[in-house]
Amino acid sequence: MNVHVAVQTQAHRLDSNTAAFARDVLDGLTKPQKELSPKYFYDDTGSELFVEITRLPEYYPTRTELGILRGRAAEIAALIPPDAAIVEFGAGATTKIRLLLAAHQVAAYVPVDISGDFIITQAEALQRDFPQLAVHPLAADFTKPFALPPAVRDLPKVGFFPGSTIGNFEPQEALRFLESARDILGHGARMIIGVDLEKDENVLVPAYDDAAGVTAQFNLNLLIRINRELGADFDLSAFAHRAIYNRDQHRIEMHLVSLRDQSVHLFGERIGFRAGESIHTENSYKYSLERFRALAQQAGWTPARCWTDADAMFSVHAIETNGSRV
Ligand code: AVI
Repeated sequence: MNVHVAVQTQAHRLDSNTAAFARDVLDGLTKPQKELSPKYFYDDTGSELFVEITRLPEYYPTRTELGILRGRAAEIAALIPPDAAIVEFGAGATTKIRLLLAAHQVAAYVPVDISGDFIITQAEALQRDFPQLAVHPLAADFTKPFALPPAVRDLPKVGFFPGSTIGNFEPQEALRFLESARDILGHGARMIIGVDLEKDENVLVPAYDDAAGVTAQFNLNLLIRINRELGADFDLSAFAHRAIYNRDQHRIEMHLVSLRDQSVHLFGERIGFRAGESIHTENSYKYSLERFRALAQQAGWTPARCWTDADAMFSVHAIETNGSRV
């Protein structure tokens, strides 16, 4: 039976999110280079493992970006009008936005994320700590166009997109995201974006293949999730995590490599793996300052300021549209 027919015949038993997950998994595993989307990493276990990753000695992006935001908070805040609404794309933990809010009072904060429950809890805590701030959590897929809450429509807007999440987009998707953010934030907006920088492979690869094996668990958790939610029979001991730096494409790639010839079953279908064959699970693009600025310009933004740490590991960019003001 054709794999799509296989999902279709089971679809009446699945809720719409699980049916979409099933279709994506079957599509991805039947491509010549098998692949799974990194957006499926973040079930409860995956989200906890990601927090653990951000604390690993090898994973420099989070602490380096925090260092830049802490050290440059006053300079960054100077670019944010006092009556502004900060719109955070993909808001998760509030550690980073708190650094900006502590340095500078703004009128409103709009955390946007697909997982509505999580941002509501975070927003409540933030509201307690910043009682003057109007907090408007918004449950939306921030990679697609969405409407801002009416209460902030007439305020100057500043987008906030930390963490180098832009690096998990393909270059075309990153361009589309920046264009869509410009349309959502509107004329006169600014945006503050964290972007990881290209560097030596000896630093990059361990950041995605740590000695404690947390990133390996994070990657393998995707197969655990597929077994649990879709009833597949992946043998976890027969797959290994691998991180490689693809210098030509400027990206770290994560893969799950089959350790032997084997078959996996999903919805009555048999998916064959040869020994050494991989499932490509994530790209994390690394930029030079110039390449990121060129991308921003192509999307209709003007690069305004840029800060890096002393070792040029990570960058924070301020970009603006015509008519931005402080
Ligand atoms: C969320 N994102 C920016 C992380 C990154 O560095 O690309 C995801 C990650 N994957 C493995 N380690 C961290």
